[in-house]
Amino acid sequence: MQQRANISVLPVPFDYGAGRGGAAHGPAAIVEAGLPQKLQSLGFPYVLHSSGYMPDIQFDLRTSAQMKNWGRVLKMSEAVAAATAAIDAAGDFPLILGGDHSIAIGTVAGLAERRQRLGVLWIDAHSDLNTPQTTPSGNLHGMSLAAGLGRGDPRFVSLRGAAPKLQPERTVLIGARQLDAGERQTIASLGIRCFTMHDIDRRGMSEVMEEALAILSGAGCDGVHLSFDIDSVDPGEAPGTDTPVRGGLTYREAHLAMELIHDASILTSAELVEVNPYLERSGRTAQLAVELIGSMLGEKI
Ligand code: Z70
Ligand code: MN
Ligand code: MN
Ligand code: MN
Repeated sequence: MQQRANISVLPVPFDYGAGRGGAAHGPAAIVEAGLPQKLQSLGFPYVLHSSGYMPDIQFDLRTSAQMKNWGRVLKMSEAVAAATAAIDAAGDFPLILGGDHSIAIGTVAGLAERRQRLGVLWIDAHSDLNTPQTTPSGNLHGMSLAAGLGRGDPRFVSLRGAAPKLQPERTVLIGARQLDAGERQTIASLGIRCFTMHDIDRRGMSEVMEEALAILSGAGCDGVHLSFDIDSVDPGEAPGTDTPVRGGLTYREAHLAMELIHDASILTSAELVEVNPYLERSGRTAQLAVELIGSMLGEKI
C-alpha cells in the first residue's frame, strides 16, 4: 500500500461460518491488544468503524447440513460487501478484522465491485476451497475462497451481481497443510498456485514470498487483497484459533512474509481472520495479530 493512506478498520464480529463460537470476539480482542496504538505509532491516519452496519441476524435460522447457518452467513456477507465496497470507493485502505473466514465471501465481493482483476494472497493452513458438494463439515468458512472463484451456491457466488469475483491466475495460496480431497482437485484443475508448508520448508519463506509476489505483480491485477488466516501460524504462537494445525509458520516466517508484502507495495486491502480469544487466556494470538499488521504496514525495527 501507499504510505500514509487512510486506513479504514472494519470489524466483522461474526462466527456462524465456523464450527464453534468465539471468533466473533476477535475484532474486539485485536483492538484491545493495541491495534489503534499500532496504527497511530506508524503514522497512519485511521478510522475504526463500529459494527453498527451489521444486520440483525439473530432470528435467521436458515440452515442446511451442507451449509450451516447459511441465512446468517448470507446476511453478514451482503452487509460486509457493501461496507467494504464503500471504503474502497472512498479511496481508503480497507483493513477488515474477523470473525471467521466466511467473512471473505463478503469482503471479496465488495472489493471486486471496483476491481475486476483483483489478486488475492490467501495465507492459511487451509485452502477454503470446499463447496456444498465437497464440504466435510458444512462450515462456510471452509468455502469462502471457492465462492470468490465462482464455485458453490449461487446466492454466495453472485453476491451483489457478477461472478466470478476472482480468477485462478490471480489467486495464490501460502502455508497450506490441511487440504480436503475436493480442494486438492480444485487446485489442480484450476491451476491455482499453492505454496505449501513443504515448499516453505524446502525453499524458505523469503524465496516463496518472492515468487508469490512476482506472480501477482505480473498477473495484471488492478488490486491485491491479503486474506490472512491466523491459523496459518503455528499453534505454539497462535493457539487462539478454532482449528489449530501443527506444523505452521513460525513467528519469524509469518513476520517475514508480512514485511515482504509491505516491501512489494502491491496491497490495496487486507483482512485478518479466525482469532478466537475464547480459546486462550493469555491474549497472545490477538497480540500476534496486531504485530503482524504492523509488519504488513512497514514496521521492521
Ligand atoms: C475444512 C472444512 C477451515 C478453518 C477453514 C476446514 C475448514 N477444510 N477451518 N478454516 N479454521 O471444514 O471445510
Ligand atoms: Mn458467539
Ligand atoms: Mn481460512
Ligand atoms: Mn484456516
